[in-house]
Amino acid sequence: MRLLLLLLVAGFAAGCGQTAASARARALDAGSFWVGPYAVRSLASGTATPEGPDVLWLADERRVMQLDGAGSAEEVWRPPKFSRLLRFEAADLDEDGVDEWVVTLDNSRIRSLVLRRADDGTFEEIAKPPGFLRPLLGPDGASWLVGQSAGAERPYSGPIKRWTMENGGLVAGDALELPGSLSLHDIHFVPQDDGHRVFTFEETGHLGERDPRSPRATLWRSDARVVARPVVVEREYGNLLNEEIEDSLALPVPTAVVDVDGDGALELLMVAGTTTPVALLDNVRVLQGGDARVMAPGARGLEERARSPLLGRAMVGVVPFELPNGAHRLAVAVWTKADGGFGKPETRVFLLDPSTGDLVGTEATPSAVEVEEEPAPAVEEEEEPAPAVEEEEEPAPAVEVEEEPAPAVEVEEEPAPAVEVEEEPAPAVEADP
Ligand SMILES: [Ca+2]
Ligand SMILES: [Ca+2]
Repeated sequence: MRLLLLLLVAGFAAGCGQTAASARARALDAGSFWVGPYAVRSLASGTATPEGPDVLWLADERRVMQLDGAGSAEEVWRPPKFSRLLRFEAADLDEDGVDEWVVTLDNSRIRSLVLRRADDGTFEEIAKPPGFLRPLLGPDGASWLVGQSAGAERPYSGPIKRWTMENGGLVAGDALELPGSLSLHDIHFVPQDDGHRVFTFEETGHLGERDPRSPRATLWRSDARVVARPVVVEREYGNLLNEEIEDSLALPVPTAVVDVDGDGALELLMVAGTTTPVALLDNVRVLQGGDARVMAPGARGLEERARSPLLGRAMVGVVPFELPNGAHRLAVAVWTKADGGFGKPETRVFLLDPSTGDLVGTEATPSAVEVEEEPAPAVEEEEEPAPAVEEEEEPAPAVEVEEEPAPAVEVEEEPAPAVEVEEEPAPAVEADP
């Protein structure tokens, strides 16, 4: 609500000369929780210390940054030399109250690490089986770690297996009964009282629901192709014949299965939309279609409950995030600049209302919000120059100087006395008697 007001204010102030788009951009500026010169490709939330507050982790190709509830970030980890970070997720896999990291690296071959934060603040590697790992909410409601091999000829190969942490290492369990066309990034379990449901990102671009007893059978498919795989990583690798192969790996934003609105029922928090390329940087592309969507399991399939208003922006992550004041938000990471030529890239984190999807102002940046709303006093200052008008009336005395030449006229009246001399000849008449 606060941001909507801001947006209206910004639009009003912009007047006729600016477009609505720039007004929206200014509103977004005022509302961003964090901004940094990085091409962030993963966003995760969780706890870094026992009983600790929620933090956000942002990862680009070379680093992981930790962002606190006040919006300040510090770099906390770098991947080993000569490897680049493709994907970052976090989950409490051993239920000790602190999140483990699941980091996927590319070092000519793809490999995921599980990292645990030690008491001294460093990170120790728990294990590194080949291929992909990712955490997800299991069908039983626990945090699961699942793995899948990376193929020589295609990104994913073989069945998806559950891995468990045992004696400081990872042990592979049985393969999940899922169709081979699905990758571990495409499945979502929603546990329920009487079992669980399986939702999928289908290869066709549709959202799907599978029959949990027979996952090859599709129960539902969305009307539109809305599955987004916005982070596309360009990579080179050697195949079985030792040929250099150029390939791309399109990764969906990790879907969180959480009770987003606190009503006791689980929702799926995902990024979904169209997929037109809009941003390119080095060897990673981010595709358009970044809408954060809160999807709720319906009678059949998924129903949209809320959606972010950031249509057309390149969104690379959406996670639940609790602020220090207890407010529940959705945090989203959006590429706002992707120019890799001269300027630096830029990623912003915005906070959304989980019930409506609307952007909300942040307690972390109150000054930015107040500055936009305060321009009213400036009008009063403009009214004060009124006393200057009185000063302009003072030059009046200069006019009196022009009236003085009048006395010169009196000099012309003096010749009159010459008339009296003509009356004297009268006494000459009295001399004749
Ligand atoms: Ca843990
Ligand atoms: Ca809910």
